This record gives sequence, C-alpha cells and structure tokens, in this order.
Amino acid sequence: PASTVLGYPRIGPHRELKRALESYWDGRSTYQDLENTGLQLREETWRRLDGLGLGALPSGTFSLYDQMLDTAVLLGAVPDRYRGGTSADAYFAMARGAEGIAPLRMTKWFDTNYHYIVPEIGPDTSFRLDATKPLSEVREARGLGLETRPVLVGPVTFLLLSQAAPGGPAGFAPLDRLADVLGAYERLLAELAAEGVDWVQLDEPALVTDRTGEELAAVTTAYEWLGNLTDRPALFVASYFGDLGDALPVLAATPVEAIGLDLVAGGASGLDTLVDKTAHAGQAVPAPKTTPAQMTTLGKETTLAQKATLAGKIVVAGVVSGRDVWRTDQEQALATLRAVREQAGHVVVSTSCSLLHVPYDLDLEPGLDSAVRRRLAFADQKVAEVVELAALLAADPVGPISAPAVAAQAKAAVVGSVQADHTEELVPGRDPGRVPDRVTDRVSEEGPVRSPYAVRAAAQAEHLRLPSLPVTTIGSFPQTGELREARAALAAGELGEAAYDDLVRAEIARVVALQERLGLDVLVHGEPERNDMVQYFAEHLDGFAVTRNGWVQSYGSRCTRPPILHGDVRRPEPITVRWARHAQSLTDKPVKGMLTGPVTIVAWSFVRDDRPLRDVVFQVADAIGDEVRDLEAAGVPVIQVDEPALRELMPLRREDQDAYLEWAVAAYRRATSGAGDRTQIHTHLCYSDADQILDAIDALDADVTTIESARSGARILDEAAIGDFERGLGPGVYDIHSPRVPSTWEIEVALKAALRVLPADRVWVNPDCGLKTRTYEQVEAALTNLVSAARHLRGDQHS
Ligand code: THG
Ligand code: ZN
Repeated sequence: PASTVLGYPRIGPHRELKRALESYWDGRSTYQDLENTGLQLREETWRRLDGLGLGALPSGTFSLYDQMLDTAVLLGAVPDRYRGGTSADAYFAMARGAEGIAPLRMTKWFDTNYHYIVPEIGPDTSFRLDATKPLSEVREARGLGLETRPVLVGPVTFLLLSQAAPGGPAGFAPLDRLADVLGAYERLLAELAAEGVDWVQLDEPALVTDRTGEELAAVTTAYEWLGNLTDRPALFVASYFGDLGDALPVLAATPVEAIGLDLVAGGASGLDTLVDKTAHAGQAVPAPKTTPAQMTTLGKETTLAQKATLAGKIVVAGVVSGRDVWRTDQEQALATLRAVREQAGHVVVSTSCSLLHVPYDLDLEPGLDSAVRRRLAFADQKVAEVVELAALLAADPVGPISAPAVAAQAKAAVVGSVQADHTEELVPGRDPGRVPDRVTDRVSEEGPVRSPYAVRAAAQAEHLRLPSLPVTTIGSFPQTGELREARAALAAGELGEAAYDDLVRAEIARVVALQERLGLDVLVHGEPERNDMVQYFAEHLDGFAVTRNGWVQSYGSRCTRPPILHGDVRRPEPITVRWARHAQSLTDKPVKGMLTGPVTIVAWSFVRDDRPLRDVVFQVADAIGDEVRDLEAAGVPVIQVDEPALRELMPLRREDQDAYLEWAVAAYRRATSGAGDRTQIHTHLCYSDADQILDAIDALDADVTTIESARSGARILDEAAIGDFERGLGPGVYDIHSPRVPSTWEIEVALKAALRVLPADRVWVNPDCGLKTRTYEQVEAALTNLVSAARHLRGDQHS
C-alpha cells in the first residue's frame, strides 16, 4: 500500500465521545453505552478511511481518554492506589482522580494543544501485558472485512514521557526499566503476530527532541531487541513533530522495516537530515550490501553510505501536515516525495503526524467564507490528499536526476516562499494592514519603551491608591447556564443583539456588586460575554475565521475550536472597551480590563504558514495594543494581558528556544508598552511550567504577574528566584481547579511565605486562575476568606 495516515481524530465529528464520556461520568449511562459509542466511532472511522481510498488503515488510534494512559494500562503499569474497582474505574481514576485520590499529572503533548496523562513508573512497577485493546480493535476491523495496522506508543517514548513514581530512589529514571518494558513489547508483538497482524506502528515522537547519548543508546537497544525477534509483525517506527536529527542514523541502523519522517515540521531540514545524517552513519555500519547496479545509479560516496542505511527501509513520508488546516502544495509535496524515493528502498505517502490535531471534515463548515475555504483541508480532505499524492507518485517515472540535486530542488521549493517574505520591502511606521517584515531595532520591535518600574510604580500608587496586599481575581467569574443559553440563542438568531447586551450588562452589574460587597480592591467585569477567550478575540478581529464544528480534542472529553488565522490581522473596532467601561461606571474601585496576549492567541489558533510566525504574532500584538490604548483612554486604570501559552509555542529543540523567547517577549511588550506610566499592566500565566521560563516572564516587564500555583507555583514559591522578582507578584493562593474552599488560615500561611521574600506592597492576593469553572457558592466563600486573610495580614504589617 502506497498511502496511510499516522492517526485520525477520535472525539467524533459531533463530539459523540465527549457526550458519551460525560454522561457515563455523571451516572446517566452505563459503561456498556460508552463502549458502544466507542465501537461505532471506530467502525465509522475505518469505513471512512477505506472509502476515501487509503491504502493502509491504522487501528488503535481510538482512546477513551488518552493514548499514553492506554499504553500504561496495556503494560499493566497501574499504580497500586488506583487499583481496587473495575479496570474502567482504575482507568478513569488515573485520568480524573477519584474519592480522595488525585489523578495522575497531565501535561502538554510536545508543542501541540493536546494534553496527555503522565504515567508513573518506579523501580517496583510490575509490567503485566494486557493486549486486549489492540487485539480487539484488529478483530473489530476484520469484522468489517478490513485489515489494520495497530498503532502503539513506542517503548522509548513511553518511558521518556513517564515520570518517576514518588518516593523512589534518587537518580531513578523510568528509562532504567527499558529491559522490562521491552519484554512486554516482545510478548505483545508475538500476540499480534499470532493474530495474523502484518505491521505495527510504534510512535516515537520523543526522538525529535534533544536526546542524550544514553537515550540514543536506548533507541538502539530497543529496536535491535524488537527487530531481531522472529515472532513479530513488520515494524514501522513513526517520528513526528520535527526531524530526527542524530536519532535518524541510530534508528536506521536497527533492523526495523519502516521509518516515518515528518517532512513538514522538519520541513526541508528533514530532507537535509536524511542526506547528511544517514551519510555519517554509513561510515559506522558494516560493509554496505550495495549491488554494482545500484552503485552506478548513485555514484557518489555519500549516497553509497546512505544506501547502506536506508536502501533496505520503507520510508513513510509525512508530506501532508497533520498539524494545520491548509491544503497541501501538491507540486512541493511531489518534489519532496521524489527526493525521498531516491534515498529509500520504498516510499509510502502519509501525514506528518496523527490527524488528531485537526477537525474532522470541512464539509461540516458550510458557513465558511469561500475564499478561505478553498485554502483549507481538514482530516478527511487530508486523507484524500495523501491518496492522490500516492497515485501521482506511482505514475511518476523515476528520473535520472541525482538524489542530492532533487533534495536541493525540493528544499528550494519549501523555503522559497518564506524567503520571499523576508526580502519584501520594509514598510515604515505602524500599518496594521501590513506584516512588519523586517523590524531590525529593538525599540520599534517592542514599541515605545515604558518608564522604569520604580517610576511607574510611584505613578500607579498615586493613581490607584491601593492598600498593601491588594486583593483581585484573574478575570472570569462563573458562567451561568442562562448566559450560555442566551449566547446560543443569539447565534441561532432567536435572540436580538440588544436583548443579549442587556443580559451581559446585568450580569456585569451583579459581578461588580458582589466584588464590592466582598471587599476586593481591584475589580473585574467577569467576562460574561466570552465563551473561550481565544475564540472571542478571533471573532472580533479581521484576518480570522471561526468554525461551528471544528472541534479538536484538548484532553479527555475537553475540546476547543481553534480559530483559523488566514490573513492580515487587524482590529476593526474596540472589542472589550464597552464592557470594561460599563463595569468602571458602576464602582469607585479600580476596574481591571481583560485581554489575551498575542502569543496565546496564535498558539491556540491554526496559523497561516506563508509568513514567519514571529511576524504573525507581532501583527496580533499590534491589534491587542490598539485595545490597550483604547481601554486606557476609556478610563480603565488596570489592564491585564494574559499570556498562559507563552511556554507552549516554545520550539522543541534547545538551540531554537532563546530566539523564540526573545521575539515572544518583544511581542508582549509591543502589545502593552503603549500604556502610560500610571496604567498598571498585569499578566497571568498558567499551564506554563513557569519555572522553566522565569527570565522570560520577568522580561515581559508587567507591573504585576500572577502565576497558576496548582501545578507549578508551589515550586516557584519555594524558589529563591521569587525573591529576584522586582515587580508585583500574585502567587495564586487559591487552587481553583478543586471545588475545595481554602481556609483563611491556609491562605495566610501561603501569603506569609511570599512576604518572607517580597515586600508587602508588591504582594498581591488572588486565586491562581480564572473562576469560570467554579460555582458562585464556592467563589463567594473562597473570596471572603481571601479578603479576611489580606486584611488580617495588613493589620500585622502595620503593628
Ligand atoms: N482555550 C483554548 N485553548 C486552550 C485552553 C483554553 N488550550 C490549553 C488549555 N486551555 C486546555 N484546556 C481546556 C480546558 C477546558 C476546555 C478546553 C480546553 C473546555 N472546552 C469546552 C468543552 O470541551 O466542553 C468547550 C469550550 C468552548 O465552548 O469553546 O472546557 O482555555 N482555546
Ligand atoms: Zn490560569
């Protein structure tokens, strides 16, 4: 088969799995009902892929929650504290927690907006293979007359992404258990072979990030071990989200039959790697088994060496992006495929990664503007592209042109469009209709320079007249069912704009009155007008399209509809100003305006690929900067610009990270530096592993920073680094992810810890994230305690 995909969405085209999961969790339906929904979705997927003409079908790409969690269960690596109930109970307890038991940690899947459950592996973890899931999915597909290739997380990636079980010996790493895990994979491969499975796919995306020599040695161990088994299906090791770099020659030297390369994220450099790295490896491997005929077509020494490592392999060439929603440039993809064909034993056309990260079907979006629509491909359209490219490649004769020349040609095609952008003429001044193509000096890159913090702090103290330990919130208040229904009615045309506005205004008045009654110091309007913050800003900016059904799984049953950033971004008119102004008109306390930062808006959208990412982010920064200026002009004295995804767009390779952080920080400053000295800029970060980017957070130069503490803040609080924080800091003393209400006493303990390293006039008192997911009852109780704690400590400070 000349075509395949690495994976496919699983939440259901109309989020059928989300509904089935949430109904099961709420006790409204049985586990059998959930299983039935799963089976139906899998069967629909196989029929769909087969109907689209795909050569080789994957199975095992379905999951009730997450594929890393599935792998832990497959290997029997279930920590004891989750055992006891049914296997379904244990599975969902690991994912979501249970009575008195916290769930396993959840974290980002590489640089995507998908989040996986982090398995826990200790020195005593017992690995007991339970191959039920992959085997039954193979049988289900056979029931439809279809053969499939089970897709599994590979052993090296599984261990590298796992965490050491708590309480283990110092220096233990999950990778220390490689031999035991390989034993389980050995049995798994034997069971699959006995079932008559021809191929398995082992996903090893961890190999596209920086790896130590020891880790690369683990790759050799793993695939020598599995490759040398006789009782096994053919092995296809898939890499994605970048190029394999040093791992390519290592993997190529093992006896696996097929290797998958991401030729989109790796871009042309994926091809470079193919040429260069396998050439190096050639010198290290035993005598190449190259026939004289092959030698004459290849000629040069380097290609001879490549032949030694890749000639016997099938290369699964990921030329159709599984990460974005753009149609594939067919000519460019074909050029890449021809170049790969020169290197490899055989080429299979594929997606760059699983299609998990894109919506199902463009046909579910009849409302999209036709000019935008023509440029788009969702999962099903991408499958069709893969099939078509495979047919074109098969019909395309192998040319006489040498491999390096083709590679160079393909590379030129890939980088050409980007280079053209860079050489475009510089447009001086601030023109929101144009991308700032080459902003060379830092001043214009970051916008005007704000006064030093000490000057700003004095102006703000004078203007805001806040007590020490001021109390505020992160912005959102609980979303009422009434407002969600009203928004749906507005979208359906059943509710007028004016009637909707009245509802929002009334809700703002209620939220402001509540904050005044509880005694908060900096008030917010509560964001009743927003569904998802990124969706909201995208709906109000030019250059974005939003979808109705373009859901993409974020974790478990949770999804987002990433907006599509397709053109030049402009803010046609003020977005949030009327709501903030309304809130400020209702109180004498300062009101904080709430905006989302440029990096986060871009991180959570599908972004045009015909411009450098940095320039796109700068354009969004200018749109947000316009909003900052208008909020200030409307008399809003405090403005929060959140950047929760600052960490998220970080390149996977260390060598690329500093450059990214530099322009990401510049974009933030560009968005906020138009504010005058007496306007106080706040920022908020979450999901960020903030401790890894403290320098960058500091460089944002916000007057006040609040950081989510539930997952990372506890560590931040302990670190000496916090003492280096030279501006305001709100350490997030209330974990909003739990329904638990913190006591006044424990809030005071947390604040006292901050007061040991920071002066009282720079410590803020706030929950660790927005209150959107909590109830009003919980929020009132928690904020009451927050205010009492602050007041009590203020008394202590003055006495
Ligand atoms: N917005 C966007 N992307 C995000 C987050 C976000 N990515 C990272 C992080 N937050 C992911 N976390 C979540 C948390 C909750 C939900 C989605 C992602 C969620 N979604 C609703 C659901 O699935 O029912 C749908 C929300 C909607 O109507 O848009 O609850 O906050 N963009
Ligand atoms: Zn947060």
